[in-house]
Formats: sequence, structure tokens, C-alpha cells
Amino acid sequence: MNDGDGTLAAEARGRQFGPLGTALVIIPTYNEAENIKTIVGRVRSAVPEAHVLVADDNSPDGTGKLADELAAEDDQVHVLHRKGKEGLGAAYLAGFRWGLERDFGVLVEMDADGSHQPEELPRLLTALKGADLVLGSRWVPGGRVVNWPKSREFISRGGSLYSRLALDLPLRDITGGYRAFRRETLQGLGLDEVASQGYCFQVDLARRAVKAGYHVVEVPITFVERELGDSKMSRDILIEALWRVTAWGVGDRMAKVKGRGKTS
Ligand SMILES: Nc1nc2c(ncn2[C@@H]2O[C@H](COP(=O)(O)OP(=O)(O)O)[C@@H](O)[C@H]2O)c(=O)[nH]1
Ligand SMILES: [Mg+2]
Repeated sequence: MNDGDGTLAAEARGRQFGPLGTALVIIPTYNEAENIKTIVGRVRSAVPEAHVLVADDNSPDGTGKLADELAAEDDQVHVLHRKGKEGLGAAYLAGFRWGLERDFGVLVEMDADGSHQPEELPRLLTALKGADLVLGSRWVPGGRVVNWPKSREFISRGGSLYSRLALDLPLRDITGGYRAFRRETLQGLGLDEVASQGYCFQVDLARRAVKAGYHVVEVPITFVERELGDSKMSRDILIEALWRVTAWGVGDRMAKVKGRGKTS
């Protein structure tokens, strides 16, 4: 469950992983007009065989229109126009559905603001050859964050640590949003029941994957804080994450206690 390919191979021994197939990089956007062209261009250069899907929530700054222009010039760029701002989780679920309806073998989550460097995607995809889900991880050896104030790092590390302990997950970066899923993994997560929205959307998917017995691997990444546009992180998103993770943790423990009661 770590970054080295050697341990990966050892842990996954006995498991056969099929070929990956074509990747779809899903980029959710809300007011990313300053970033959208750069990020799509970087993905197309870094992994030329991959397709890109921009999932735009009708951004008032015209991001959707810019994405349409990119799509008009490039058959491997697509745009999903959504009615309005419904949160990151809903945009990803719609993007996953779009990709699963088509012939994509890998679905990738990536932010529009450059925090998730497309140049690191080949490493995530290599790791996915021996895994069901790969998490780009800031908090494993070799992973790091560039240009974050200490306060933001404290919140992020704390969120992952709390999720790790409350949910008993053997993972270091549980709230991160740079991930590569095999299509079969997503199909096995019960996406129809996912209601979480912000950071806890990521926690929710990681938790479902571990619970379902999938082989989840963390690969170190360098996360670069955005230079252009504004973060959509809010107090409400943090509060949602805190209460949902706590509720899941309590629910899991009660289920364990009940289970023990029955067998003894
Ligand atoms: N479609 C959609 N995208 C969103 C929404 N909220 C955030 N995003 C996108 O999700 C990504 C991460 O958001 P960001 O504000 O950078 O969060 P931070 O990195 O945690 O500060 C960016 O590409 C945003 O444009 C939303 O409600 N809808
Ligand atoms: Mg960001």
C-alpha cells in the first residue's frame, strides 16, 4: 500500500490486472477561465492518447465556452455542460457516468487549477497497471505541497489523519483529488448512493474502495497551489467533511460491535 513498485508487485501478487485501455481525464470547473486552456493543453501533451472531459457547472466567467472552443479544435476534448453549481462531487459523478457510458478503461480526477500536474499522470497510470485505484498522495515519502500556508497544510494533514483514524483506512492522503480509477473499480463502488460533495466526496470514494477490497496504491505527487483564480474551498465544505466522516466512523464501529454481539 505504498509508493514503490516493488512493494506493489509483492502485495498484489496472485492478482491479475487487465490492460488499462484509454484514459479519460475529468476536469471539474467552476470559474476557471484563466486556467482551462493551460490545463487541457498540458494534459494533451503529457498523455497524448488520453481524452479530456471538462465538467463545467455553467461558470459565470465563461469557462464552458472556452472549453467548447478547445473541443471544437480537438476530437479528444469533450465538454459536459451542467445547469449550475452543484459541487465537485456531483460534477465528478456526472463525468464518471459519461465516461462509463463510453469505452474508457481508466477515469482520472484532476483539478483545473494546475495543482495536479499533468506531467505526473504517466506515473499514476504506470502504478494503475498493478492496482485498482491509484491516489496521488501529498503525504507519503516523496510527496509534497508547494506554496501552501502552514494553516492550509495543517487542515489538510489533519483531515487525512482524522479520516485515517476514524475510518480505519491504511492511507495517508485521503482527501486528495488526483486519482486514477480502473473502470471496473468505479463500477464496484456503488456510485448511485454517493451523496457527499466537497472533500468528503474523495474520502467517501477511498473508503468505499478499501471496504470493497480493492487494491489501492498511493503514489507521491507534488501538489502546486493555484496561481490564478480562486479556491472554492469553504467552511461549509470542511464542516460537511467533518460530520460525514464522524458519522461514518461511528456507524462502522457500531456495526462492528453489533456483529461481535451476534457471534458470541
Ligand atoms: N463543476 C464544478 N467544479 C468545481 C466545483 N467546486 C470546485 N470545482 C472545481 O474543482 C477543482 C478544485 O477546486 P479548488 O477550488 O481548486 O479547491 P482547492 O484546491 O481545495 O482549493 C477546481 O477545478 C474547481 O474549479 C463545483 O461546484 N462544480
Ligand atoms: Mg485548487
